[in-house]
Amino acid sequence: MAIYIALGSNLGDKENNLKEALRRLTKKGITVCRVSGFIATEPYGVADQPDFLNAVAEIETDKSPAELLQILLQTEREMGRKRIRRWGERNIDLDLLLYDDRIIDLPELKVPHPDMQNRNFVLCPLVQIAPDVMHPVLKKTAGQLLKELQGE
Ligand code: PH2
Ligand code: MG
Ligand code: MG
Repeated sequence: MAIYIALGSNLGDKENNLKEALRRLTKKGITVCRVSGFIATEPYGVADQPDFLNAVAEIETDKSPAELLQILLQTEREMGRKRIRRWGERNIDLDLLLYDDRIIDLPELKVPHPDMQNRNFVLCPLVQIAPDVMHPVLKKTAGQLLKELQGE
C-alpha cells in the first residue's frame, strides 16, 4: 500500500505550479516516489473557469494523515492559494486521495477522497502509476473504477 495525492492547477503557470508543489513537499521531508503525467482536463463541477492541469503522485512519509493534510494545506498557503469559490479556480490544489488502506471520516479530512471515483482527472493519472491500488471502501482497483466511470 502507499499514499496518493492529487495535484491540480488552473491559474498562472500551471505546469510550474505542479512542479513547485512537488519540490516543496520534498523539502518538507516527503518522499515523492512516482508522478503521473500532467494531463490537461476540462473543469469539473464549475464549468466557467480555465482548464486544469492535473496529476497524481505516490508519496512516502512517516506523518499521520492529519499531519500530512496540514502539510498539504500549508504548501497551498505558501504558494499563495486564494480560496475564491468552492470547486473554483486555484493556482494549486493538493488533495489526499488514499492513505494505505486507511478509512478516515472526520469533518476536516475524509480518506479515501469522497469524490475520487467520479473524477476522470483523478482516476486517469492514478491508473497511470497505480492501476492495481485498492479503494478500501469500494473494494475496487483504480483500474476498475476508471473503467466503470468511462463505461457510464
Ligand atoms: N478540482 C476541483 C473542481 N473541478 N476540475 C478539474 N478538471 N480538475 C480539478 O483538479 C478540479 C476540477 C475542486 O478541487
Ligand atoms: Mg480538489
Ligand atoms: Mg483541495
